[in-house]
Amino acid sequence: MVKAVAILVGDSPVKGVIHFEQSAAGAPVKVTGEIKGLAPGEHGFHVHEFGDLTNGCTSAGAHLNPHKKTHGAPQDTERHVGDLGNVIADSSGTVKVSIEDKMISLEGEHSIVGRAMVVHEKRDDLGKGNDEESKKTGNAGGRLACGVIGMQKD
Ligand SMILES: [Cu+2]
Ligand SMILES: [Zn+2]
Repeated sequence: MVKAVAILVGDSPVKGVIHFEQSAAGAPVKVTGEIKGLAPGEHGFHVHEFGDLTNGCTSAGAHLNPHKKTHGAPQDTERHVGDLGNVIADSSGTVKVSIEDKMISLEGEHSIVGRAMVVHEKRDDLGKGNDEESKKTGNAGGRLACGVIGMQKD
C-alpha cells in the first residue's frame, strides 16, 4: 500500500484534505477526503504539474500531462493524467470526495507525488466546450485552493 496526502489551501475560504491510496503498482488510486467553503455545484478537480506554490496555486502550472494529450474526462482515453473531472459541493459548500482513478499513480511515470492538487472556481466542461480553452483547461476558471501531494506513512 502506498499513501499520499494533500492539504488544500488558498486565498479564498476554501480548504480541504485529500487522501490518496494505491494498493499495488498499476492498481487504481482511491482519492478521498473533504473540501469546504465552495459555492454549491460542480468544480474542476485536477492534478497540476508542479508541487510549487511559491506564487500560490498559479505556480502549480498546467494539468499534469506527460503524454501531451488534450484535456478530457476521467473516463476518456484522450485526457491529461491529471484530469479527475469535477467534484460536487452540496448546498452548504462541502464536498465529500470519493473517486477511483485508473490513470494516476503514486509511483512510476504517472506518479502524482510531488505535484499539486487543485480545486477550481467553475465546472470543468471535460473538453466538450467547443473552444480552444476547453481542450486545455476545461474552462474551469480560477484556482480556489491547492496543495502539494506528499507521501504519507502507510
Ligand atoms: Cu486545474
Ligand atoms: Zn486537463
